[in-house]
Amino acid sequence: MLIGLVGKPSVGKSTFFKAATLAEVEIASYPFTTIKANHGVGYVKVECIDKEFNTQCNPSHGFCIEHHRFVPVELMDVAGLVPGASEGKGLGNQFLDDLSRADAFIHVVDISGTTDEKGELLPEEEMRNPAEDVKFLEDELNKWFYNLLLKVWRTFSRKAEMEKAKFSEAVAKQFSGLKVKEEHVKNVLRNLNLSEKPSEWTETQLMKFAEGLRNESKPMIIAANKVDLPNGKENYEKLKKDFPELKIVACSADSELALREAARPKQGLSPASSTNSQSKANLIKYVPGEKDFEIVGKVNEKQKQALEKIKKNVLDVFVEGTGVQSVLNNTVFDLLKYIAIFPAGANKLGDSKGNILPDCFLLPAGSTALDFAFFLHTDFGKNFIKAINAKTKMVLGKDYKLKHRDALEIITR
Ligand SMILES: Nc1nc2c(ncn2[C@@H]2O[C@H](COP(=O)(O)OP(=O)(O)OP(=O)(O)O)[C@@H](O)[C@H]2O)c(=O)[nH]1
Ligand SMILES: [Mg+2]
Repeated sequence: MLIGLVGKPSVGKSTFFKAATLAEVEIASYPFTTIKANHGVGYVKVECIDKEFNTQCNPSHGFCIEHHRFVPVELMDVAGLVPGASEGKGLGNQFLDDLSRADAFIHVVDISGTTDEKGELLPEEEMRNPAEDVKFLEDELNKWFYNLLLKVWRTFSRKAEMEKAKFSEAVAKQFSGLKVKEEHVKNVLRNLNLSEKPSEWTETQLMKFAEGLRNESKPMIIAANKVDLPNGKENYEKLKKDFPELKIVACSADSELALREAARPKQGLSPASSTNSQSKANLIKYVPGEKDFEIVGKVNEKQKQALEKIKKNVLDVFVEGTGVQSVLNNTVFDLLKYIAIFPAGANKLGDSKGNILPDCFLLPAGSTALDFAFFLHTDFGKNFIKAINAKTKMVLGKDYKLKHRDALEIITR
């Protein structure tokens, strides 16, 4: 699973990325700070099941703080996108290619309205309506898909008709590089009333089809960033009214970055490499996504004021704290509909080295016990006999539909 951060220049994509991954990336107030895409690992937050077993887990990937398990997901931060990018404006097509592999997008919007469509700071008396950014970005992404479709459509549609191949299968195959799946095509066709002969579709119809495919294969959530600035809250409330169909989360990537850096373990150890990070915390104790923190280290007056400002202007104001964690969780669990599954012995939670519940995997909702066995190892799938629910000790058949936070042992021949 790969999540891409998109948006016009200077909205805070790299700040969001750095807050989520703690990777060293460049952040600056001028447009096109990022040129080459950044790849890194962020985390979704899951209530760890170790608490139910009265124990403390030892994750082999990610980390666990106070029974909040942080499970890795791949993130990508790209160059800013300007109107006309699909025609090559700004950094144009080259970086659109970077986005092909993404399964979902986080659209970072400057909700303070202080930057123009190119990411340049506006004069103080002017304000941009963030709704414009939501519209133009969707538009560019849709046009990007449309142009890719248009390039091959004549040949492709005729060939598909002649070979009487299953149309949705053929489209998925042709655009697999964009992560288009057969299911996506079927969903789009169901919603649009298009003729049976794709070669006869009008330009408008093909555009509608492209839009649908973009929407299905790259669903999008909005991170209404810079909500800490004046007008942030007001613009955020307005944007939600303008786009009731979109998931929009109030966000202050800058605040999250400050908190995570203040909570960062000493000696530059990232939480990922420490299972008990809060005991080594530098200045504050902060669990990402929570609405509070505790000062535990020696902070100077300036740091204290900065932290108090974050508490007063962001954490106390917005239900989802700084929003960064909420955006990631929403993307994975609501938009992409994944669930978290723990492999666990029915009688033993540790692996051969004694690590308790070392793994937690993200699987698509609807996955079965057998899917999970195959996910772990082909041999587990092939030799599947049954699964055991480690929490209830109940025996589960191959068709058992997994639930979020299930813990399973797979029994094989
Ligand atoms: N007030 C405030 N400023 C922010 C926030 N997030 C980012 N910024 C600032 O916005 C500016 C741009 O941030 P970047 O993260 O470099 O933006 P970007 O979207 O990656 O920009 P490009 O790489 O140029 O496309 C920097 O000065 C950040 O410090 C936020 O939540 N609040
Ligand atoms: Mg950047």
